[in-house]
Amino acid sequence: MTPSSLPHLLIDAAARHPARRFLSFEGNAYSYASFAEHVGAAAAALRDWGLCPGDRVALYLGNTPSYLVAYLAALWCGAAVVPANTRYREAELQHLLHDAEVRLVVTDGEGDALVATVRTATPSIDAVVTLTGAPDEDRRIWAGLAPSEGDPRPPAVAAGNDTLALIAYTSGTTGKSKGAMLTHGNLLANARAVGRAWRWAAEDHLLLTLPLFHIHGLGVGFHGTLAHGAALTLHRRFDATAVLEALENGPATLFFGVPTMYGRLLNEAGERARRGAGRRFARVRLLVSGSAPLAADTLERVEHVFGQRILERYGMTETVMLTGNPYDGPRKAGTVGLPFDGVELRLVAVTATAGPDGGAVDTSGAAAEVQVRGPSVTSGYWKDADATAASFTPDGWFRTGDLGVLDADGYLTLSGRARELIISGGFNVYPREVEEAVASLPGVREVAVVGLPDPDLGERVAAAIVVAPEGPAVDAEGVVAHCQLQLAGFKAPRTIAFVEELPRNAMGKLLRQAVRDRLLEAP
Ligand code: MLC
Ligand code: AMP
Repeated sequence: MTPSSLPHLLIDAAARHPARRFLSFEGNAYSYASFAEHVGAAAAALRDWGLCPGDRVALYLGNTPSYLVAYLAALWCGAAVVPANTRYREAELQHLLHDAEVRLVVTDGEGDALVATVRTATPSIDAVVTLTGAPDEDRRIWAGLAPSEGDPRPPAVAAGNDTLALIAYTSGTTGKSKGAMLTHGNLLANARAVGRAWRWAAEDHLLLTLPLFHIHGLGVGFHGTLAHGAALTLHRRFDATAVLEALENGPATLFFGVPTMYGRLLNEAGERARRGAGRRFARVRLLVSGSAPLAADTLERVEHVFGQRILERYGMTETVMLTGNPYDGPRKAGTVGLPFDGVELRLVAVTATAGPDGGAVDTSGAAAEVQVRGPSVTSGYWKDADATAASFTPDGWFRTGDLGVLDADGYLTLSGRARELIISGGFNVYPREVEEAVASLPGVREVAVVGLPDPDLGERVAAAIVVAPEGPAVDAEGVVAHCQLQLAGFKAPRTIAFVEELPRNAMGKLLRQAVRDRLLEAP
């Protein structure tokens, strides 16, 4: 029978190939059978504790095997998982836990202090579990969760195709993030479609250094591995030296990254080349880039230096993966390729007033909004009927907010965004959220936040600030420090200009392009 949930994929693979290598992490290896055993034991503990189908479990911990055990164990019990960015500060984390009415938070030694702070203001939280990163050590922590000794046997999996698996928070235009709801069926359909397109097989080995709290690392990397009974080496974080070394000498056949990672690998390879070290990868057959636009120059340099042409694909938290360049066939620079199996895509003209907060909308050329339908598309946002209604057309297509054009071969090129989103190193930043943080600093009268081109991050956050003459003095360091207290560090402006006034049109609307031009001149 075809597995109908993510835990079923694990159980199925463990039954068929118990001894096969599943996961490697910092010198420890887990077979499918041993990993399934850890997950089953954690699921038993969660059941004894009282986790019920439909409950929400938040994961606020770094990339370790513990993350994956907690994830699958919560899903096993029929709970929905809410992944939280480990860079989130108090207000961002609090919003997620509160909005999703989370009952259980799983964290680690780096996250537990912040979770403890947030817990006092979040009455829905019944327990917090702090894991070590090592499933063997975690066993006693899971066992200690239940009030008395329960049945050590894992329960039956309480999830199927239509069960809610993820509430994945994604930055909202209003500044507060919204939870996109994805079922096991959504996630399985996408893992299978992507796997078919990329010829993912049990012999494959993925090197995964992307964060597990986003759909790129989790939905593409982890679910894809599980769905194909393949192997995974997990790193806590991306480090160019370690990744280059692993690709050159390790077992990886697949590597997925954001464009920033490829730029850093090129820099690192340059260093190594100067020291005379080799640059070819041992076993890699596929490099994939996504989450942000890949510069044609990066694509070409990677091909030149490493002998591999990156496959660029396009996706979104709400839809999982939508399009990709072909595995066989031309991988066209600057395009995001063709729809994956099951994805229907159409382009619909947008008007120049479609942008939120009056932002400039790129309607240059024949660009139109990308709208999609398919088996992996969200049914909507958690407890947010208005945002859900606004995201679908009356005839049921999901509005991505991305603008695109199709070429004669059907390849999609993304040509802009109908929303004021900044993508910095693959992380999304909404100007409004940063503007609210900057504006709350005494002495700031007005602020506008935009994205500027950046050689490392693709785009970087930049702010034009008007100070209040009567208020306390404000300087750039103070603004950054203030933002870092309130927001994840990647949202803090990296370029700041103090201006006399913000450029506005006759109607008083902010002219974001003029703000950009002004900031480009900033030192
Ligand atoms: C880190 N910093 C960033 C940043 N990442 N600043 C701006 N943009 C970023 N993306 C800052 C930190 O705040 C810190 O600043 C300093 O850089 C060093 O931090 P670090 O932790 O050492 O950073 P580093 O490891 O270098 O991180 C870079 C990175 C990371 C590229 C590895 O950003 C990353 O993992 N990006 C991937 C994001 C991702 O997975 N996106 C997928 C979304 S899903 P300071 O001042 O505090 O020192 C999606 C759908 C789809 O989009 O299609 O995939
Ligand atoms: P997120 O909300 O974090 O899931 O980010 C989704 C957004 O990332 C999409 O709506 C696109 O704007 C952007 N994105 C993803 N992949 C690509 C890509 N290959 N090129 C350009 N933008 C991309």
